Amino acid sequence: MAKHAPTSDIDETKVHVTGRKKVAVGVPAVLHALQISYDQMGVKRSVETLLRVNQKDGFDCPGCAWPEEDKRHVAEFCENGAKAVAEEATLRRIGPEFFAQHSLAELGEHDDWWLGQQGRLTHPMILDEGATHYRPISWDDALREIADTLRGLDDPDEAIFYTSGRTSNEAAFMYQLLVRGLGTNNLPDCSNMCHESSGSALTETLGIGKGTVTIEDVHEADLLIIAGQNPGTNHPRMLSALEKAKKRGATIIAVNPLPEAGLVRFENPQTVKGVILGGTKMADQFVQIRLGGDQALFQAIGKHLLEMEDAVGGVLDHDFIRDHTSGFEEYRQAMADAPWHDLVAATGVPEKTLRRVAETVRNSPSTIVCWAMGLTQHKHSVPTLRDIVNVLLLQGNIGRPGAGVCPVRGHSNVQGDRTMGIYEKPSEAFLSALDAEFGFRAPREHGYDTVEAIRAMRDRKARVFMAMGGNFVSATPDTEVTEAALRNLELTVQVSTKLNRSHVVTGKRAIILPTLGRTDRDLRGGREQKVTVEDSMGAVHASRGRLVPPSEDMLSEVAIIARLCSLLFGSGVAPANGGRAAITDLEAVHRAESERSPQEELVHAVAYGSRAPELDSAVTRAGDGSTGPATGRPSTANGVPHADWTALESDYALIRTHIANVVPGFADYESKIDKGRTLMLPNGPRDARTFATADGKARFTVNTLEYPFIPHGRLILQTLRSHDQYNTTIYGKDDRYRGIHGGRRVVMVNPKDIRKLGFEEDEIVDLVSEWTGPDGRVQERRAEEFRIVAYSTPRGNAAAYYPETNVLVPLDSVADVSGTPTSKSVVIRLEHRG
Ligand SMILES: Nc1nc2c(c(=O)[nH]1)N[C@H]1C(S)=C(S)[C@@H](COP(=O)(O)OP(=O)(O)OC[C@H]3O[C@@H](n4cnc5c(=O)[nH]c(N)nc54)[C@H](O)[C@@H]3O)O[C@H]1N2
Ligand SMILES: Nc1nc2c(c(=O)[nH]1)N[C@H]1C(S)=C(S)[C@@H](COP(=O)(O)OP(=O)(O)OC[C@H]3O[C@@H](n4cnc5c(=O)[nH]c(N)nc54)[C@H](O)[C@@H]3O)O[C@H]1N2
Ligand SMILES: [Mo]
Repeated sequence: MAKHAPTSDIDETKVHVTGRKKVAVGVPAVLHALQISYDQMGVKRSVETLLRVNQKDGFDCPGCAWPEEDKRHVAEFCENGAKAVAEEATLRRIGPEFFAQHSLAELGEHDDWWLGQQGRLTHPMILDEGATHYRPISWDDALREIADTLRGLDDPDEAIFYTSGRTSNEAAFMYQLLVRGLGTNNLPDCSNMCHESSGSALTETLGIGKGTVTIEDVHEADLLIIAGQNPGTNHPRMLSALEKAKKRGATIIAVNPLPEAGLVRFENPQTVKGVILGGTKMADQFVQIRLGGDQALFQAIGKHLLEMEDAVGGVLDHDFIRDHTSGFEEYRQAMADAPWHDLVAATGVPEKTLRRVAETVRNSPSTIVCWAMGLTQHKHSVPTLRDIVNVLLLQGNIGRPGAGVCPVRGHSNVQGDRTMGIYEKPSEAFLSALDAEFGFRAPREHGYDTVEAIRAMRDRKARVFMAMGGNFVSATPDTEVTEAALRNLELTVQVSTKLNRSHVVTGKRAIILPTLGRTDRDLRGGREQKVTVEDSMGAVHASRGRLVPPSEDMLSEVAIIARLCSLLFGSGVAPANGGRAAITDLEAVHRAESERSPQEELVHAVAYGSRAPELDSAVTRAGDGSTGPATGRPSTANGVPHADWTALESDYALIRTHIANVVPGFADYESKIDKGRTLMLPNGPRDARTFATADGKARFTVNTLEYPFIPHGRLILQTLRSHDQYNTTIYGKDDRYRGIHGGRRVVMVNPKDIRKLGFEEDEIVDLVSEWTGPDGRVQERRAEEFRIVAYSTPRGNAAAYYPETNVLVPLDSVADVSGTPTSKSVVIRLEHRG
């Protein structure tokens, strides 16, 4: 296969099913990754690129947020990381000719796989009102159009600014500043659909919205419980860490409705033993739990531990409970009252098995619980995670080696984006630090999260939507409602690397701003810039791309935001700082451009392209002509942030200085990340058993048991990832470990349910979701033409891929407290096709 994009979409009639794989990774995975890389990048670029993944002088893998180990292998990447890299480092390009050839209507007929396979975006494009095609636009005009529209709003809350979790710390920090400078906290992000439930539960109980373990803790744990996570596909490098723990004698318990390959057995391609001897048996115990049964499982463990304490003693860490926790007596009483038959019904697991799992926990000197989307995307996710914390607190498993909570993050910098202030409900401490640093007053009123943002667009309370990465239309629930909501808007803006459905479902006007990805060299101000990211365990490190960007006409995310800030807030040098004169807005750049000599013209072109030596001449002269801040922004009542936007654009270290002044834990930022070093962010529970909760203690909580009710003749559907996708980016059509090949419109159902419900294996059916709305009426949503695949899943539980099934997830079906869409528990029925 050559480096050509596909010309047609997936032919779903070609789907076929083979045996489920019992082993993850191994040599076939490596070969598969290399094949995809060669197709997209050719051999030379593949080798050059892949050898830089996660190296100390290289770039952070855009795949997942699992941390790197300190001692790196030559090839510190996994099959799916390699696919993520190939997707970005592809040699395919789509510029103005592509958009001239394909109308919006035609692009709308294609699926996300086809759209993504076309190549990297290279040029800013605009869709004028009523136009059938996008047309090219200059950067200046595009940014001015955005700034003018934002200025024209009656209220800054009419604008919504989404972030996906790949955005670097530097870009994220600048982006939230732009948004707060405008006067709104409307900063929904992918985290709202992802680990928001973890953040909510952990902040309440432990006083920090993050995990409390390091990679060394994972290696040192005696027991690792892995619940609601499929690391073989979604965090393959985690398997190496688990293997290491196992070699040191750790026990692993996998809790999942599906027997996922990586959890069963793992072949490490980096060790001879892994390849020759068939790898490591991963899970010592596999608990095939019902969807949504995890709260009951952890209540059962807690109950058993308390019973054993009464019976034989020596189970609880009394000192820890006395010194560091509150609410123990209430929890003990609630667990004493919890009936076993409820716990068994909710989990679908016999009491004997539940007790066996609990015994393993009892006998473990140090325990870590890891989880991902299987635990965060249910209505009762927050209480479920609180009950996990309860179990860990009983044995003092927080804040000592080899123990703690480990929410395994998704996007490679989703955690860092939050640290940088991408949050619709920012803390007062963060906002006042921001105010002081930039000489303005940030808005205090909370903004919209992702679901609230869709409601606001649907109800015409919002007029502008901008996305820093991601694929909002395909990633969010209730696809039809969301698409209609976006079409209500005046302007939609997407800062993206690749084409996706969010460029096709637009407001009346739409702008695409192509941007650099992790693998691209980022030259600003004549210097090669690096950015920083934070992994799942609070470790911050630098990332530096090395590839020549897809076109000369590209700006980094940081540069795009800095220029918008400049247009909106003008020359922002705070008088108190007496900083150097700065460029005020793009008009000034424009004036400078028209005065440039051919020599300067060349320098400028190079600077904004790929190999820039010097940008400063144009900038400085433009700065000379500058006047005060721009006027007419939506709300000037609280002033605008002051900063030297041009300087920030051309030296990201200056952004890091601002970050260090605003966000705790970043002192000596620059030197701590120098030469591949890592800055560990402070973590109270982990480092010192201090808990920033309401009462300063780690909190036991009492949570009423909940689990999904399966109505007669119905199934609970979880929507999950195949092995060949990165969220809405579809790499290919195979789910190799699950033995499903050549198509994605499949629904996995227990063979007994297939028969009982009156269907046949391989039958093509419609999936119809049923949801009782606030008015008491049952709403139906339909996804057509799915093939039934017999699969090992508990009775009453089904599974199908996201995003094809997002159309079934009701917008109002969200988790309590966190507001996360309930993507892992959708009530459906199967319907024969007429
Ligand atoms: N290759 C690749 N890597 C990725 C991604 C990707 O799409 N592709 N996405 C990234 C992102 S953003 C994220 S958030 C992570 C997602 O990583 P995961 O959370 O592993 O992703 P899902 O495919 O949603 O898998 C959910 C897992 O939980 C199980 N599960 C579902 N419901 C329940 C339940 O009620 N209880 C229990 N115990 N288990 C349940 C499912 O069977 C499945 O194994 O991966 C990140 N890494
Ligand atoms: N039904 C269902 N829905 C779900 C989930 C589920 O399990 N089930 N999972 C949820 C989860 S966990 C998440 S995190 C969300 C994901 O939601 P998003 O983060 O919004 O979606 P992605 O598919 O990761 O976004 C991919 C797009 O990001 C752009 N991109 C890639 N790299 C870069 C970059 O470096 N810079 C910029 N500017 N753009 C870039 C590309 O244009 C690409 O098309 O989906 C959620 N939706
Ligand atoms: Mo995620």
